[in-house]
Amino acid sequence: MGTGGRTVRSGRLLAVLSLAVAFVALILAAVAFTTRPTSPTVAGTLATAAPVLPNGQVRTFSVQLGDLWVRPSSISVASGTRAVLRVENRGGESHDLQLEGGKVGTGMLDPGQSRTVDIGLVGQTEQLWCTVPGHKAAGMILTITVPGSTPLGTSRAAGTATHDAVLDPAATPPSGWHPLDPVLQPAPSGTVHRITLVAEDRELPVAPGVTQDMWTFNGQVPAPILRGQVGDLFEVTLVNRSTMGHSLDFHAASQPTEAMATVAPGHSMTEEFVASHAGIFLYHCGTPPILEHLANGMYGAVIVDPPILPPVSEELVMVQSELYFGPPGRSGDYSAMLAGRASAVVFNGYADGYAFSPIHVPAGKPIRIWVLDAGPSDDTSFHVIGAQFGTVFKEGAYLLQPGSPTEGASQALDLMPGQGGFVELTLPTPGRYAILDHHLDHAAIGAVGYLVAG
Ligand SMILES: [Cu+2]
Repeated sequence: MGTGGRTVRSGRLLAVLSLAVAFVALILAAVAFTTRPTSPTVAGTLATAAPVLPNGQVRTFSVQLGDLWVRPSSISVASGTRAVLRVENRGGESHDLQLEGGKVGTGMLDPGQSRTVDIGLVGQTEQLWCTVPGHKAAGMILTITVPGSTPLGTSRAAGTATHDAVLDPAATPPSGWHPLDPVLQPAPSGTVHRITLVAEDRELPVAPGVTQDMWTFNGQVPAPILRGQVGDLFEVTLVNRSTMGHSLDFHAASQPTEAMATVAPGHSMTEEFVASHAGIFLYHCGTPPILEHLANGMYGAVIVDPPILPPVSEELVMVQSELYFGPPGRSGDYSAMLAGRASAVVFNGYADGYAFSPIHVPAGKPIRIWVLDAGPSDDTSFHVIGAQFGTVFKEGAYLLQPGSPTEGASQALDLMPGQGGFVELTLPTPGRYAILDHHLDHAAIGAVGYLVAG
């Protein structure tokens, strides 16, 4: 009992001491805040430090974070209020909230985790946002409004603006540059395919003179092409060496969303599926915002051969996608992705790549070109200038095969984002044949290449 009494007394003593410490801290914070200079250029005036005196109010707000939302998204306090946020992550992904300027934040919160953060005296309208890439652009912002004040963010944002890269039609790639090899290899033997995909951020050239911080699988865009036969088992291990969570969504698989869980940085996960049907299927990162993860390069193809695939002299694969340039060396511009303003439309990750480095194929012999529209948002109308397709396979079915009683031919394979197929054609005589997306606005910004028949 006596021991218990001492504990109670020392507990009270501790409580009194902590109150005193907290009071002193509050006074110090108030002094620090009032002497903190405000932004020097607001509306062109040289504003002197506008002292913010504590108004004696301490307000605590409950804030919930979800997958790409913050509730509430705005709170209002009187100038001089000390704001305390109890932040809970109710989403399925990791999130945080950080005050602009980066001085105060919750740190990263796992799903279900909560943390209380004291952001001190608020004298002006300020914002906090989730620092996971893309989440702020997707709307994960909490605005603390002080009625009558000027938002701090307006002047800061203007000072740090960096312009998005632009496609230069006159530029050429540096010597030594090569596009991805477009030649498709036959499916490996065996019925079980074990593949490791490493998610890693990498600065890659995407157009002459333009590099972007791409979010990749195995350091390349598009990601590796996987190939097998109907009935094969694919065991894919995702190793996340990136700075943010990523996942894998295989269109070749039929499985619940749980199988596509986001893997945190430093972790890995193995996912398996049986390829039950033939076609060329998209795979991509499915972590929100999917638009941003896919547009930044996290896409590839799984090719499952139809049971009877006639021999051809060459097989090529063209994965078409859009790029939405961010500033040089940075990741893509999410607002441009949302607005559908592509900076470039590309085959296999590089603008006009096969125009700068044409693909050599035999003349007079059938070739097969697999085409996948990875999007994220635009369609393709895949065409070869000077050639007709005798075979068209689209989304699991032959639209046209040699010997058709209609004696028809096809001029373009149309695909929406997330669709794929192949065409077979013979380039009759030696020479140069252009491949392009016959959406000519796409061809004008990178969706052009050449086949050189010889
Ligand atoms: Cu991702």
